[in-house]
Amino acid sequence: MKKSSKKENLLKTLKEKLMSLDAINELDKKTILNNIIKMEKKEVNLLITGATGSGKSSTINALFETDVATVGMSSMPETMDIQQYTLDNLVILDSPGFGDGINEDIRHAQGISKLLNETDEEGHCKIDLVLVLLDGGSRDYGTTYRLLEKIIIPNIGNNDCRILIAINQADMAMNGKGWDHQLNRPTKALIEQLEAKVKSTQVRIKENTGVDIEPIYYCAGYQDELEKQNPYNLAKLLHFIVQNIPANKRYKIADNMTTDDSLYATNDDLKDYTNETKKSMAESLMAVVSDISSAAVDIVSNTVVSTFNAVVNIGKSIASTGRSLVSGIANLFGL
Ligand SMILES: Nc1nc2c(ncn2[C@@H]2O[C@H](COP(=O)(O)OP(=O)(O)OP(=O)(O)O)[C@@H](O)[C@H]2O)c(=O)[nH]1
Ligand SMILES: [Mg+2]
Repeated sequence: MKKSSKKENLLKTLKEKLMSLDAINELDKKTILNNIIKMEKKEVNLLITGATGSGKSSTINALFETDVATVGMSSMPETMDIQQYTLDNLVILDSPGFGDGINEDIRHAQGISKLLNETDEEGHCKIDLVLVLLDGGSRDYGTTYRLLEKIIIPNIGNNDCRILIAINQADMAMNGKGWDHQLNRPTKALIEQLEAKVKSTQVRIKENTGVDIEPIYYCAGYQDELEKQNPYNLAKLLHFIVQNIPANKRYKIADNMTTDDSLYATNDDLKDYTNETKKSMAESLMAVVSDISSAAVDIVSNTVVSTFNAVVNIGKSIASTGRSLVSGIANLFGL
């Protein structure tokens, strides 16, 4: 797939911009620098898991500026042990596929429970979000349900890690039928089938665990010697990921997300997902204004928005003023 050259680091660029502004006094600059140092230390950890061939590696490659996740072409499980990709302060853990043998599954499950019980120095779960993938082309989710119900949900317990379930390969839910290749989206009959899958998955998990999670469906897309299919609902998936990680870390995804607009082009039309995602990322970047004098809030927050728009140049620019984004997070940062 695509890959562009390394992007600018958002926080670093913002630091340089703010430090060079004459309109901000030295005391406020010192506060901003302290805020940025705290922000730089934070890490986002995503764990992606699911059955063999569900598309974990394809999803990582579609969402993030990395080509390191190996995509399988045969039924051999490609990802043999938990692989870790560290991209600045974003860590992606690509777990091996489940369903290839009892012993392997037990070993992988142990690896996952260990990870889910790790905490950071503030006592928060080290993993911010577990993304569980289901293969839209499959009818048998027994292995993944067991993984969710026996390993993931019990190990997460009441801690602050979140779970997101996503049905990949939406194009294959009716054996390849019902996909409009021209428009790269499902036809009405396929949408009905996918919505039924979403509902039955939600009901099953609720009945077995009491946990209510509404899955989403998407396509990571694929490319082989013969053809290429762009992703579908990738912007929606990214939106759900960003909304489910702690608010003060959301902007960190911006440095590593794919910047190829064509990969985000087709989604359901329920929301402008890219714009919503960008807004919540910019909002989370407003932590830089914490504790500065009220006279400086406007200039600093507007600089955050303009820097964000310049560095994260996919989709439309954010039109909001800095001040409105700051008030959106007032409770969060105690402003
Ligand atoms: N049709 C279709 N194929 C897809 C899609 N996403 C992934 N694939 C294909 O599914 C196969 C498996 O994808 P991988 O990304 O290797 O799956 P994985 O979950 O990482 O597999 P393991 O690492 O072996 O557990 C590959 O041939 C992909 O090209 C999709 O949205 N639609
Ligand atoms: Mg893989």
